[in-house]
This record gives sequence, structure tokens and C-alpha cells, in this order.
Amino acid sequence: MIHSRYYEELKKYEELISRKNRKSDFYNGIFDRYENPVLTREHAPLHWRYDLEEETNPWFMERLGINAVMNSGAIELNGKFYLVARVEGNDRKSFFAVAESDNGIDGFRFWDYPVCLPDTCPEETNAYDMRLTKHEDGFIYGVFCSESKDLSNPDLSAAVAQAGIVRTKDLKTWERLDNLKTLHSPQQRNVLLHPEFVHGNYAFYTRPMDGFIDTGSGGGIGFGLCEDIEHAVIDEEVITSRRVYHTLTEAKNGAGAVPIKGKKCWIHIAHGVRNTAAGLRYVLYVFGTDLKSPEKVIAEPSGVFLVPLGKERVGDVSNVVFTNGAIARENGDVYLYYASCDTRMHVATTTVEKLEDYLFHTPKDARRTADCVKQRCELIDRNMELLERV
Ligand code: M1P
Repeated sequence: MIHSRYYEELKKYEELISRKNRKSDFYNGIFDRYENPVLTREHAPLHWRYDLEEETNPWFMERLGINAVMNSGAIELNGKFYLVARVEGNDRKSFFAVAESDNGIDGFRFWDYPVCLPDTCPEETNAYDMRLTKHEDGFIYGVFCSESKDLSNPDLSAAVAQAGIVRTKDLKTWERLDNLKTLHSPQQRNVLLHPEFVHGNYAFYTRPMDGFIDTGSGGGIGFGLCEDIEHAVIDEEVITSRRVYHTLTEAKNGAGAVPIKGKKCWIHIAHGVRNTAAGLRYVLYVFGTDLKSPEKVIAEPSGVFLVPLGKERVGDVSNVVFTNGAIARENGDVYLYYASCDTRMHVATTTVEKLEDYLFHTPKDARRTADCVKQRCELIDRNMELLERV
């Protein structure tokens, strides 16, 4: 018999899923934020967490709890919005699960079962942060971090990060391909597949790393080509968006959402990390690359694009925003999905037109206080002149 408490919890769950989301009063002219997160751990269906049978679970205890729902790949299919979320169980293991919504800002509901990827990699301990690419070859690719213990290092936290690759046509049946091999980078995280062929090859944005956490000599977001997606090997990685001293990318950076094709450039929404007395701070930034040579940065507005604000600042890993998914619709609307503090998912909305305006009309980083003040005074001068005429 189903435990009576189930119906009470189900009522709360349905209220949560049917809660309407509204734009918040945040304003910067670039994007809109929303009042509520779009996915939280409470969005995980009750039948994933509880044994519903009264006889075997008389106290209606959570048997397999969910700790967080975060870093989600995003895709639009047949007019619906899908997130392939990173769901983290109480056991710290992450897995993927598809959540579906009609409008992209609320009503996200998980499918009945999580994604069961083919288990082809016995050493893989954890899998997370899938970027979804609708490729021009007709497949939807998912590129994710495949993490395993570094057996050459007795330190219990020593791990190896690689890029796992899967593909599907419907988010239901998944085929696992070989993990990506980058011949000159021992570890990889935050890898994503470019949606178009580049010079007839598959193109990946990579993040060369010396270690599991430290990018070490890795100069930033890399880019490399490979012929065979089923056994993907990248020989040369060139750096696209570089890490720079005294900027938001000083400690590390990483590709985020799959680049959006604009009129003037490929629009990249990535993350940058700097070190502070309070630990690492993750923020989002935007850069544009050439439509024909997507490794070449042609627009680099200065500073942060989106930072954790208010309640977004607190969670399992505080002071973090992270994206690995955005949806750009035919009409130019953009839905950016981002996680705060490795805990929950949010949406911000904008348009391709606004993003390109931001990319090409935001001043570049002047790199030094003296020059930044000059840059700001020029803006103030122009505005003062205008205000005096009123
Ligand atoms: O905890 C913040 C993020 O840390 C990692 O990102 P990066 O590789 O750039 O340090 C990722 O593990 C990501 O999942 C996490 O959100």
C-alpha cells in the first residue's frame, strides 16, 4: 500500500512544479533574471527518493536523497525546452536527467527515469556537466566530464578528468563513443562540440589542464579539430579565450554554453575564475569568435556578464555561477541556463541582437586602473554633455 504521507508530499511537489516564474526587478539592459530557480533538488520526483510502500518504509523516509540539481545542458526539440541536468545524489555521485518545459522559464518536470548511459568505462566514478550540441551531421552530441581516480597518486582526492562523448537523436537512446583524447593535455574538463564542421572536421572547445583542479600551464579555452567523432583524437589545441592577469579569468576559465550563431560572430558564454580570500569565485563572461574561423576571438567586452547575486551566492560551493547550456530560438530569443553555487538552476533571458550589441559595443578591458578611469571619464563626459542639453 502506498504510504499516506506520499500524497501530502506530492501536493507540495505539484505546487512547486506549477509555480509561475516572473522576471525579477533586476535591470542592466542586457538580460532579464527571474524570481525563482527553474530546477532545485525539490524538483526531483518523489519516486526517485522515497520507497513509497508503507510496509517497507513505515516512516516514509527518504531512502536515496538528492543533494543538488545543477550544471545542465540545454536544447530545444519540437518547440519544447529540455535540460539535461546534473543531478547529485546524497552519495555525491552525479547523474544526468532530462527535465522538460513548455516555455523554458517554469514548469520544468523531470522524466520518470534518469538517463542511463551505456556503462562502457569501468574506471569512471563520476559523470557530470553535459553540453548538448545539435550538430549539422544530424546527431545531438553530449560531451561531459568523465572522472576517475588517479591510480598513480595515493592522495585520495587525486583524480583524472576526461571528456566523455555520447550521442542521441531523441534524448532517450544514447550511444557512447570513445572518450576524447587530447595528445598534449593530460586532463580535460569543460569540453564542448562546435555545432558545425570546421574545414570538414569536428571541432571541440577544450580546456587543457595539468591537474584535476589546477589548469597549470593551460592558457585558457582551447580549440582543436578531429576527423573521426567515434574515436576522437585532437593533436593540436590552439588557445581561443586566454587567461589574463588581474581579470576574471586569472585562475582559470572554461567553455560554457554551446556557441550561438549570431549575425556577426559566434557568441560564447563561458566561465572565468579568480582566487579570493573567500576561495574561488566563478562568474560568467562573453566573447565572440569569427563565423568562419570559430577559434579566433573578434569581440571581447570587458568584465563580468553575470555574477551570483542575493540568494544565488549561497550554496554547496558558494560564490559560483556556472553555465553549460543555452537555447537560442529561431526568433532570436535566448534562454541562458545557469547554476548557482553548484546547488540549483536558474534562467536568464535575452536575445541574439542584444548579445551582439553587448559584444561589440561594451568597451574592452583597458587592463590598468589609470586607463579604466580614463575610459569611464570619457563615458561620463559624453553623458554630462547630453544631460546639460536637457
Ligand atoms: O565548483 C564550481 C565548478 O567547478 C568545476 O569547474 P572548473 O573545471 O572550471 O573548475 C566543475 O567541476 C563544475 O562542475 C563546478 O560547477
